[in-house]
Amino acid sequence: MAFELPDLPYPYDALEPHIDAETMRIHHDLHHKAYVDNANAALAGTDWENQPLTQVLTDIDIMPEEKRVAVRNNAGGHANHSLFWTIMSPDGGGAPTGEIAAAIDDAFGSFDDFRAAVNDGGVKRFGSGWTWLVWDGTGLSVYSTPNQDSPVMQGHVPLLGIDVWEHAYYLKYQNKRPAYLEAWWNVVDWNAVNERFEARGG
Ligand code: MN3
Repeated sequence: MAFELPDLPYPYDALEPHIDAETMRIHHDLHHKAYVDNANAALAGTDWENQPLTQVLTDIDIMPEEKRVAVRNNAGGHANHSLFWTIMSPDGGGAPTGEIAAAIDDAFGSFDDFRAAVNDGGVKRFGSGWTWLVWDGTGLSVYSTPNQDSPVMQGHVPLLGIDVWEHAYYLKYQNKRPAYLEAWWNVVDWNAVNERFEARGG
């Protein structure tokens, strides 16, 4: 079954004023859709065309060489954006809740230290990429990835990820990526992040 573009779980303007409606429309309807379409085109006719997204992402190194770049970029982009929409909410923001709150304090010292680490990863990512909170199999970890690389590609479970491609923020924030990252925490959906943490497995 080919991948499909998931609906946004809220209207385009739901995350205003932190993320503007026009950015959300272009980001979801055009950018994410392109990742879906290009991933499907790259996988068509291969052994992976009906495989789950997680399997596709973990098998890139054993795919035909001429498929790897397109799958990495586009299946990665589909995975990352599918997560991104669901960990934001118009009712978001504030401090973490649930089990993830204590886990963040244990791993990073405090919520403020954790948030600073995530923002630092995003600010220092040169060019395009993502900054992440992941479950790495033994604990929580913060790092950034280039392009559309997904933590799933290295066997990690992404819990929270912030898109730092310019298409995610340029209309409202122009070159001020740090301001976008600061504002992003007003829309983080801790219920969704905590649900991912509780379901992390391993
Ligand atoms: Mn994006």
